Amino acid sequence: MYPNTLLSQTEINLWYNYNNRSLKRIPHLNMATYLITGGAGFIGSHLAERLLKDNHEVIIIDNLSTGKRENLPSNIKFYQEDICHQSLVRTLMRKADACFHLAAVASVQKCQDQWLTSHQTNLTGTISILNAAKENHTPVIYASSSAVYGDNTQLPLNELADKIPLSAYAADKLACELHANVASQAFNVPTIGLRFFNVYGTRQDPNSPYSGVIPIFLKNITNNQPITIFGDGQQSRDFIFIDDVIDGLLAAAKHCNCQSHVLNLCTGKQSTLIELYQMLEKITQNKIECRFKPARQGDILHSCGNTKKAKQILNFEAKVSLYHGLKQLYNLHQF
Ligand code: NAD
Ligand code: UD2
Repeated sequence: MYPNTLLSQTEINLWYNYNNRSLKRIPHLNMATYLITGGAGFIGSHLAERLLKDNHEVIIIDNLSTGKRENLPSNIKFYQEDICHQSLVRTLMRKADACFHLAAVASVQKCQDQWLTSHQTNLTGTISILNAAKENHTPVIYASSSAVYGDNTQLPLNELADKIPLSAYAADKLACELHANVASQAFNVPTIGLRFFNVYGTRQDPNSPYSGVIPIFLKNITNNQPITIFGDGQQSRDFIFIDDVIDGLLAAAKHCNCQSHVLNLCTGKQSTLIELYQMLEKITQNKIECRFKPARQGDILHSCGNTKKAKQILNFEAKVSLYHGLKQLYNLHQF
């Protein structure tokens, strides 16, 4: 729609300013500017890499608490700062067509150990981002987690299934979803929350006490060390490869327009730890020594997401099977 010719020049200028601004808000333009919080971390650095490859401009804010500067190209616009630094966040948000909010204390155990400080990042930090997004109604695509479902056994978990947060981390992620909804309803900030299931890929730190099972297994295998399975190995997870997660994030940016949505980002397929172990033996073509230890306290037995809503809203479907993702990872030898 073009401006009515009966409008004054000032009104026409205002109209163009307004519409150019809203055009700038469409994040799938050929060359958009994206703000990534937590962009030096595992998922964020892969996202930055893909956006740069697609000729977008990327701005990163990350306090490097777990992220690494070397995960990113040296010439990227990088701010080593906390997401709670509101004046900086507001300045950066003004430059962005959309924001991917991934910064968090991502370890469940660390959040239990450091309840108050992790809450400051995981919830207050998210509100800091949403509050900054209010000014220009900047779309925000943010990371939630399958942890919000807790030990819900109604598999595959659809988005309406009961949320049973069993940790400080999960409670904060669920609260992020509630605040994102407020941002949308009350302040017209388009938001999409993605409940990531168990993500794996390069740049996952295998050395932290909070590492996930896949980087730990791959590290041990590379160093000819035995692997340990906690419990009988029949517990299962919905493991999703990093490339699929990046596709999901980009699809979310494309569809992040007016409403607020929360979606699973998963494969819809369950694999047991025993299956994971067998796949790794097949890929490495080696016998891997495996020890069994008692199950971890509070370990969830099974987790698997329903993929329907992500398919419906984002036209997203994970493409990489666990076997092929692991094979790719093993061949790259960087975990
Ligand atoms: P990560 O630890 O590699 O990345 C998080 C990044 O946030 C790090 O670079 C860290 O330095 C940064 N950060 C932390 N606190 C910050 C703060 N206060 N200010 C600025 N930067 C800060 O973790 P990841 O696996 O890449 O996770 C990304 C997001 O996805 C997180 O929100 C996490 O909760 C969520 N998630 C991940 C998984 C998974 O399997 N990896 C599963 C579910 C949800
Ligand atoms: C993951 C996340 C957690 C949270 C949760 C959401 C990590 C490290 N944990 O927990 O933060 O998002 O998903 O539901 O990303 N295991 C072994 N041997 C090992 C290590 C692990 O048997 O050496 C088992 C472990 O007991 C569990 C399974 O492998 O049954 C997966 O463990 P995980 O820590 O990779 O992931 P999860 O789902 O427990």
